[in-house]
Amino acid sequence: MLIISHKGDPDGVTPIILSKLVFKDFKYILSDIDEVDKYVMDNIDEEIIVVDLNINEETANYILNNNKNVLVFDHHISNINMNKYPFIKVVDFDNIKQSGTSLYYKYLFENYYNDLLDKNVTKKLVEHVRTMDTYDFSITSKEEANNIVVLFKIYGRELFINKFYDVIINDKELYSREDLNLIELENLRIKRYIEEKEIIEITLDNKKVGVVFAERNISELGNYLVNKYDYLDYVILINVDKSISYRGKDKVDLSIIAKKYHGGGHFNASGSPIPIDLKEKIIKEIFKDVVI
Ligand SMILES: [Mn+2]
Repeated sequence: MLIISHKGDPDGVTPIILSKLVFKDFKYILSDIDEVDKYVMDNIDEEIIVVDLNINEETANYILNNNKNVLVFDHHISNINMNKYPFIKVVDFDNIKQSGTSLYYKYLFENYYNDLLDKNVTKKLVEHVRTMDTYDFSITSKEEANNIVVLFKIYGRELFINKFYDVIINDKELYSREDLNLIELENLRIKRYIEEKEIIEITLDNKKVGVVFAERNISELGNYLVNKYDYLDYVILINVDKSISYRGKDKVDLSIIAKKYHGGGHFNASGSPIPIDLKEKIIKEIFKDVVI
């Protein structure tokens, strides 16, 4: 048995914890979106479950034509056409908004029921992960569910898995006293960080734009700046190592702006890649005699 799930967030990593509650013997791979097909084809003779990710049509047709044992649980609406394959379930909404973790939990509960899955703390974990992945705050408040995201950032993938497996197995509270202290400290650290960021105001395409350099907490920082500097048309956050993010509040279609710079996204939140030679240009600008 091989579980392939998304490495990026709690919704992709929690399925590994749930698998540990059910299966004695399994391997897992935490994967990026573009690596799934390779991992599936490399292990195609095994029993494979893919969660919070999807495969492409070529892989799906191979599985179909060769009767391979693969199951996919996905909730990304852009993959909804993959439901034509009997072994792929893409469910965005089913009584409530669904996430990868909540869909997989439902599958395990119905097919591999045990007392560990039925524990309140397991259900609470799944619910907090679902809440933060779908932004559906109808059952649990953002303030409460956000703890899971903060702890994921603090612990990292492997420690996160071990920690919450231990919580479930040993009947502990979902969040310990120490966790809540850590979360409070981390939230203060983020608050201090975003409040101290210096914004540079520029004019771009006749719009008033604020620019900051930032390499972490991009969504919190973007949200804060857009509200604080509400006279600006939008804000650009540059992570020199990674990408450029655009954040706004209903004034400018940022998906168009990002597209102009080879990216894309949504109206109020979009992104584009960092130009390949940017770092070299910066180094050469500072150190005039440099040879790279
Ligand atoms: Mn997800």
